[in-house]
Amino acid sequence: MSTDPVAVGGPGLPQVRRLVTEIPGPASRALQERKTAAVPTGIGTTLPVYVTAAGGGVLVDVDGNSLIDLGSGIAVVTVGNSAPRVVEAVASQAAAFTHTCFMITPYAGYVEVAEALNRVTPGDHDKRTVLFNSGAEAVENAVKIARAHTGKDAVAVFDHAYHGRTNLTMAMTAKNMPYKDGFGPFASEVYRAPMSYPFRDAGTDGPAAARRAIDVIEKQVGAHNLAAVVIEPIQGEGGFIVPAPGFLPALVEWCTANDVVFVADEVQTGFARTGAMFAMEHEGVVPDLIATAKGIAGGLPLSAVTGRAEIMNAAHVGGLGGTYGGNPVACAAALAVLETIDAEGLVDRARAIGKTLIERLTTLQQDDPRIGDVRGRGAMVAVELVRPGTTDPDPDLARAVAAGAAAQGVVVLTCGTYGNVLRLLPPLSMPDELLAEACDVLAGVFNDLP
Ligand code: PLZ
Repeated sequence: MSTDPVAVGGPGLPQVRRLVTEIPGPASRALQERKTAAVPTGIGTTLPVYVTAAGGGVLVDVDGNSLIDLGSGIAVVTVGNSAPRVVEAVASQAAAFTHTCFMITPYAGYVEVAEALNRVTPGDHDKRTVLFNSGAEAVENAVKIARAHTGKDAVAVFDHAYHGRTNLTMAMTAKNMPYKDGFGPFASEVYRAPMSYPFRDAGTDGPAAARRAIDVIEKQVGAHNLAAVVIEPIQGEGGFIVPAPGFLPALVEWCTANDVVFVADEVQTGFARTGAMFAMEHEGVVPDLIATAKGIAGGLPLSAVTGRAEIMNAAHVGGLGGTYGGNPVACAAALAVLETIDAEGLVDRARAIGKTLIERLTTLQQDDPRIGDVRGRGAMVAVELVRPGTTDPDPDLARAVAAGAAAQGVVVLTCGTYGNVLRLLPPLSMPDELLAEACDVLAGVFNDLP
């Protein structure tokens, strides 16, 4: 057992970028060697810096380096790492009881989270919520519920989509490497339609892109076979792709007219991230079902499917569940997250962070033809890198920028079907000065790269 003193994270950590070793430092490198000997190669490491504490806008590593976090553990610690309300709620729930299984002997926390999600998700219709552990599990269950409700099998998803790594969600995810290669056969009755991708799709407006997708679905699947359309309002892993205005509303309208359940995968976009509680709100879209996870519980594993009561109630008694779904500690964390978003005005904070990022990055873009596109909503912002004068993806540059930023103590993630997109997802607890400093570092990295 470790004899190290207990580390304390949260917003009280010194909010500074401070490098005391090279990145990764010797203690991190030693741990990475142990990782290689103990953990299979299938689990990759983006940045082998081993964390001991985190909060506000920083990650502190085992070598004592303090790095600026622009990733939030892939859009999870939206309210900040070890956010005070979350820490307190988790500690007191853990002290009371850690598990009973909601399907055996239930508890209030689960019901309270369901009530809260029914309230905060788009639409004021009668809703129900069921809880699970991961985003993939939520998406799988949304499909199960849609199939039970419609009596139909097929599911339509989109180019560049990411929905998870389980068998059904692998089938729904678009990109082969690293998510699917060698892991088939995949679940059947999953069909892929073209996405609206304004940067690579110039001249096709939202309604036209929706007609193109609907045409593929009608001709290749048939509405009478289709249980659900599942879509991320802003695609995450696929490249932070914001569809052209009108694309999502037209899809919903078609689904409603054709008895097809419209499922919003808001696993990455939900809970204030995009400057709205949910990204579908930017276009006034009310999904039939919404899958959420990640930002829902400040880092504890929790996910949910929320939706129209008549659809949600289609599954027979005992048809949905799982041992851990809606674990009491995770539920306590989720209630604390919702309270934090409210009390700290984090929806507005996400907009302010987004404004700063977009301003800084578009300024950078003006003098740098390698920056093909700057896009995003709220604190979910992407920079798509291309070979100058073309839209040809430049994944090497994306890797080099992320590596260059990491070497200077700024954690930046990449994404995209072509791996050429830098994605910025700072925790909303990020202080303004650190955000500005991170932008300065990024500008310097671009400047230094030939
Ligand atoms: N839907 C929109 O973004 C998870 C994946 C990281 P889980 N995205 C991060 C990786 O490489 O595994 C995600 C998502 C959207 C579903 C999921 C799946 O959520 O909690 O990872 O299962």
